[in-house]
Amino acid sequence: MKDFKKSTIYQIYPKSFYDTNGDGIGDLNGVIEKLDYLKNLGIDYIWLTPFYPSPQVDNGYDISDYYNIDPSFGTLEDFEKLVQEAEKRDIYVMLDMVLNHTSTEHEWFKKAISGDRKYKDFYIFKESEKDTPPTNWKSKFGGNAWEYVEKFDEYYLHLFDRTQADLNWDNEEVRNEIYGVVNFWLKKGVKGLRFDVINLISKPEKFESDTEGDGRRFYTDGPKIHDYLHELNENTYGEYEDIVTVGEMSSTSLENCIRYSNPEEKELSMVFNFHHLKVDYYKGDKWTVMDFDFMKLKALFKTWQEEIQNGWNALFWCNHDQPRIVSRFGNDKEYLKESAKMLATTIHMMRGTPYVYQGEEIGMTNPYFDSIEKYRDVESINYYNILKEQGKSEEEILQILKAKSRDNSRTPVQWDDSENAGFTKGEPWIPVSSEYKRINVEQALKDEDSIFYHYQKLIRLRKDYEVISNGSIKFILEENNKVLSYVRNLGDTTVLVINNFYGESTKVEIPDEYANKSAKSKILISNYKDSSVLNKELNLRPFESIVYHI
Ligand code: TEU
Ligand code: CA
Repeated sequence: MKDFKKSTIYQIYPKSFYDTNGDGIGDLNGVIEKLDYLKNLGIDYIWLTPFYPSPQVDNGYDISDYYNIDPSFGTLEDFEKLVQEAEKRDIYVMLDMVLNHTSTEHEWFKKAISGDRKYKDFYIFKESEKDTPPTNWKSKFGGNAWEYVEKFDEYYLHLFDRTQADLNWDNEEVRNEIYGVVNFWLKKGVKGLRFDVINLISKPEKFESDTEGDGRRFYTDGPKIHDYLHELNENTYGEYEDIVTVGEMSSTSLENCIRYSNPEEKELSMVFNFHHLKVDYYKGDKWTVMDFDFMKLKALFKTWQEEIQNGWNALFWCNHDQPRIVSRFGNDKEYLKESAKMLATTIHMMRGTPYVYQGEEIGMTNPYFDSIEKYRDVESINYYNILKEQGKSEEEILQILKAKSRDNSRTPVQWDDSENAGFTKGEPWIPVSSEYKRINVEQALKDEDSIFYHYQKLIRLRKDYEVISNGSIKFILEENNKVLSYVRNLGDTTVLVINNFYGESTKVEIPDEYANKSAKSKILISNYKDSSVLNKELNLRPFESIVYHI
């Protein structure tokens, strides 16, 4: 049995991982072929984003059948083989459960739309006059969150695309169906579950317009959310000893996250929250370009790390919805290696379970697409049109997408420097980044100083040092506007982590209680070959990152 506190989870976006049959779409066999590579990295679980049958409007987050595999990714047999092959390498499979909504192509929704009352109650239909939606809530992908159905003179709720209809969790039959889905996959040997936007499933009793915002305050961490998660636990994974679960929590609060992940509550093992990834949203608006607010980032980490004591955080910079971190908070030109390693160290030494998103371990960057034709993501294309309507110029919009589009992380994994970066023998479904000759796996494996080996070492350290997996955490140097630093402690072992977040050198004063112990300290990991021993005063070079074991 694996201890999730010592584990690292690797996220695979199958569509862009590795294509084995030349159709330009990555597939489950592609994952099987690369398991040895993942084993070498040292990860414990692979989280696969949805591969179920789907019209792919939202790349699989619009599921039309919970019990099968979309033919573009393979078959159930391929999946079973993947679970077995992974386990041979001591890697477990974590699946993505999208239970807040289904595709409108799902049989349940089709029955609902045909007028079957049982299934209509699987979704959230509300009466309202044509042209006046029941509430003013906004869809996360732009526009109103309600879609009108002429036949009923009613609207259904969709917090995401209009082809992703929200399920009615207040209906017990829906909850029972969902337990069936989760148990089906658990019986196939799955050992991890990632629950998509799970804190949005409990809608309010009364549906009212939001005079202050986009409606999220009414359904985020909603009224019955803890009951539903507890019930889900009891009826599915709670019956097993060794299942790790993570909830994706949209716009959540610390208080709720402590409860979601406190073992005594029997809800989830851990939570994803996104506050630290909104520090480059100008006035809270994602669709803007702004330098990240470093002091805000520090403050958020401090709060979420120090105060979640009875709970457990997922640690991450990247996923399939986020731009590449080295392009975002690092420097993907002159300091690619240094900044990618520094950013990795920053979160891997924290308290929580680290997640590595495919390509992050080799320092993949944003692709900087220069035309809208290269984008595929429904959210990006919607916002392209919305920003156009707002009067923004083509150039300005492209600048925003280059920084913020979800497609930044969805370009194919760069395996080598051959055509299409070795991802496919066909035409890739989305263009490969032009950086593939400089940044690719083959190259990374040959270079002993590569970002890959830095990640490998970080993953190993978490297993080898109890203080990293189980120690307490305290942030220091809070006023410093260049350096993020914290201390881990367990018994008489202390680990001091120091990260320069900028491309210039900077001096930092180490508090006496640590500096005084420099004689017995050693460096666990750093991103320069000749990083200094621990001193009262340290001169940090651009993006320098040092971890001292004291
Ligand atoms: O994402 C939830 C979500 O709200 C965001 O990540 C969203 O994509 C972004 O903030 C919009 O700016 C999850 C999945 O990870 C995402 O891929 C899906 O599109 C979404 O749920 C719907 O299932
Ligand atoms: Ca394929």
